[in-house]
Amino acid sequence: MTALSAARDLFTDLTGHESEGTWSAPGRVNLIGEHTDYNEGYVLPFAIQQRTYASAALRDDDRIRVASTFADEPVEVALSELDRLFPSNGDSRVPEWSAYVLGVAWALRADPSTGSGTRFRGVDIAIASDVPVGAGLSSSAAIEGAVASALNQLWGLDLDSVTLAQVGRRAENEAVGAPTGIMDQMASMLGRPDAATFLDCRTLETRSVPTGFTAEGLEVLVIDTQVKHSHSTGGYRERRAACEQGAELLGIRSLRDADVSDLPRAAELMDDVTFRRVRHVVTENQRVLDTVAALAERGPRAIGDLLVASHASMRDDFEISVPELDLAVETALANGAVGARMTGGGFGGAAIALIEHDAVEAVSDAVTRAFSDAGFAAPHIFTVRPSEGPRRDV
Ligand code: GAF
Repeated sequence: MTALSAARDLFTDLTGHESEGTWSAPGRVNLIGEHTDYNEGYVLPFAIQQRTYASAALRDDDRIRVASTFADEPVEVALSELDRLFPSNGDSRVPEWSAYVLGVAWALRADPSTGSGTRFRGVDIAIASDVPVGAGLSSSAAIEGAVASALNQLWGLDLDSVTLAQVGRRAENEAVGAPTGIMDQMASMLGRPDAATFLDCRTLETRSVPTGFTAEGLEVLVIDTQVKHSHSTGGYRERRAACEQGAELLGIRSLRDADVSDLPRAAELMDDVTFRRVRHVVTENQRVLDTVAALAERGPRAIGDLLVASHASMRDDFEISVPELDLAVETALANGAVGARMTGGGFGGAAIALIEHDAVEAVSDAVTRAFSDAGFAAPHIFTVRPSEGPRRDV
């Protein structure tokens, strides 16, 4: 059964009637630019074809009820209770999965642009997804994007994509309690077929960057290591704090304001660990700019070394890789990949490899064999392509 049908069926099971509509939003792969978003830097993600679906309909009262195929029980609260539930720094007394949905409803009601005259009626929502959870492909931004799109229409709000992305991020930061940046929500909301989204995370200016993958006979292979991660826990928060400390020591607002010429001074001002965190962000910002230029001037085969350098920086300087991700990257490269790197926040999740169309099977087999030889759990391997952002499916 498709995730679209699963969401529609779940809605009918929940309510006894059909939904008013089904809205969906994609997960994302980040081509390059990791842990740069909350440093007001640059990122280059693209939306993927795997999506989360929200079937929904208004109710006659003020209650919001949400169900999901990955939870046993629906969750129901009054809309007026949301202000009491959130923001709560992650200690929200509702199951975490439902905080992504309820948090979007809360953030939409709280957004200044929704105006005091809006009547927020109760709503039933059923969620299903084919974005793997915990794989670093932003299943959370896909839920937020699908729910934000559904409520935007059902509540007649008419908010634009960037505002909806900001609503999703607020839900994630303040309702779920994960201190993430804006990249994932923007990547999901602004997805375009055959293009990545170059985003300046300070100004929120975006530019669609054609990848040329298909035309050049290339595929992006995702190697989901099955090592699960979460951004509401320690490592992500610690990296973020180290970046803030580095910026403070350099006397700048954020690491966006530093470039490679500042690194010798940074080395003198801070301890070795903080310096290496800073060096990752500063060099990664430059790699994003170089990737955008290389794609435009020389095509996708020219970005391989930048992807490889990005992975090395995350492994050695930012220290967010795990042995499974390193093995996935090394094996893909040893089997002819143009480039490869871990993608997303790290501490598990997925790697991507840019490979020839004809090499999908050989690289997949080689990685699966290498994982088995190393005693790791079997990886989940599939191809992704740059895809469209949110839409109404039914
Ligand atoms: C996660 C976060 F949600 C993003 O905001 C970003 O920081 C990313 O990790 C690392 O680049 O996906």
